[in-house]
Amino acid sequence: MLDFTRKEEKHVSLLLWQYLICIMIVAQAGCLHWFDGDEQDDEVPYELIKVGDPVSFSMPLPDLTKVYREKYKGDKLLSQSLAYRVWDFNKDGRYDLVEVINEKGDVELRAYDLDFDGKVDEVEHFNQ
Ligand SMILES: [Ca+2]
Repeated sequence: MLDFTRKEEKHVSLLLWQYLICIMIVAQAGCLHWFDGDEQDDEVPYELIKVGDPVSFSMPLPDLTKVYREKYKGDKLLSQSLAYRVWDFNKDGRYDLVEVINEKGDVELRAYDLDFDGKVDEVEHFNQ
């Protein structure tokens, strides 16, 4: 067992308090750093739809525009995949067929404007 004098006890006590204060400062700094790092991890991923340039073919082939879904976290692009293919059969600038593409690349739905009035006339669903 250690045997301290009154003066030594006071000195040890003071050293312990200094040591505890140092630990608290370091712990607080560590927590602040941890919260800063955690904020970046808490960025919510989001999706943007990006319309590609239309590709025009000579008649009788329809014009095609591809539409992509892009997933981001912050400014970082995580992935890009085809979301829609839209076709203009009579080349009037209005889409006559829209294909909805799922994330696996399969067509989920086709919506047709058969009489070119800009309204959907028929919808075809595909079960995957
Ligand atoms: Ca059209």
